[in-house]
Amino acid sequence: MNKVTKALITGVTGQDGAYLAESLLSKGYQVFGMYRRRATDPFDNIEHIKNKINLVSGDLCDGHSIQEVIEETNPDEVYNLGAQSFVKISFNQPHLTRDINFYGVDRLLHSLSKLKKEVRFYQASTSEMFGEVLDTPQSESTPFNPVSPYGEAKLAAHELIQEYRKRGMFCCGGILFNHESPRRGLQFVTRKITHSVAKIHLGLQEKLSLGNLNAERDWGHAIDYVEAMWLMLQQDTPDDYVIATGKKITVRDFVESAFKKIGKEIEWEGKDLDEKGYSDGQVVVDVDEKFFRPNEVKLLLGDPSKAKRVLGWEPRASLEGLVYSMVENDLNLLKE
Ligand code: NAP
Ligand code: F7E
Repeated sequence: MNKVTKALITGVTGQDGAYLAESLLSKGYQVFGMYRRRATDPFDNIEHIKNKINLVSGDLCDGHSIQEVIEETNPDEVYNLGAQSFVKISFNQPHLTRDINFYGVDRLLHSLSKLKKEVRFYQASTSEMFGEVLDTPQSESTPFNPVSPYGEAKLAAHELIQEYRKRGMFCCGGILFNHESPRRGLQFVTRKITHSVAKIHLGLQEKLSLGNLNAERDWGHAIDYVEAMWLMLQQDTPDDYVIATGKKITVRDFVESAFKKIGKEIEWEGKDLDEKGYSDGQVVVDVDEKFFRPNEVKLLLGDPSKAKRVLGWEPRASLEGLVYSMVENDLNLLKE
């Protein structure tokens, strides 16, 4: 009889954790999902699969709980998706960000190294590690130059998994570019846009206020990206991979695409903080200084050719399909 593979996912309540749990369950895995205690119910994204996952309580800031989770679950594969993942707040909470995003990885790897078996480890690294880049598109050989506490902590964790790899542990770093979905948190710009556009359509909000409309990102769909995480751990040797679509648009383009879904065309007037987006003579988008960051990554565009060549991975979702599904989902949620 084939042994059932046991996977532990930290950050199971987040966007990627929920999609990865679904995907691993469909592949016949026994899935353990680590969640941290919260005052309110944190299970929105996994309500539909909650009884199929073994939920275990733990916090990446607490080495004792990590040790217990590892001993209790005795996993074959670990996907470390837990993180303080919002770049902007990392400027206000740099210590907490480093504790979760770097020391949390350190605690996990330390506990895993005590297990008397080979464990495969996936680390959620990020394009934010590239930071202020000169080379475009960015690949596995592009130098890192992070400009946020989030990017710095993730880079330290990325270097740590490379150290453990040298010591013989099977560790992979997925350098994932921005990926979105209807399950994306409301603070991130894509979901903020689609949720506001849905509200504007239903007459629940007048306008959407944003920060840097000129930022360029390589946006993919989270469902495609969690498949890449799994593929990395199925290879003969551990390695790092850039996961991206290879296409970029601006925040302004994303706004236009979301409004198109509700039949509105946006005309832009003004510059910088005075820029406004009009539809039928009404201001539906403006710029607010409070949504800018102390330091900004202006452009991120990935080169996923290694992932294609080695993993056979390619993004399937179109950007238009992604935007439309997010607006559609928000319209349905707001109508409930
Ligand atoms: P997300 O939706 O913000 O989910 C983050 C998860 O981490 C949540 O389940 C959160 O729990 C958990 N978490 C936060 N602090 C924790 C702690 N101290 N101990 C244990 N768990 C904790 O993020 P995501 O978009 O799914 O991203 C998954 C991972 O990929 C993150 O590490 C992120 O930094 C990285 N990443 C994301 C992207 C992207 O574009 N989405 C790109 C590159 C890398 P709560 O529900 O309790 O908050
Ligand atoms: O910002 C600009 C903002 O917060 C995208 C995380 O998953 O991807 C994500 O980080 C861009 C930035 O994501 C608003 O300045 C303009 O240039 O959606 P975001 P992010 O910072 O790129 C990376 C790869 C990760 O690893 C992270 O975990 O949009 N922007 N106006 C805005 N951003 C927000 N949030 N809100 C605005 O009003």
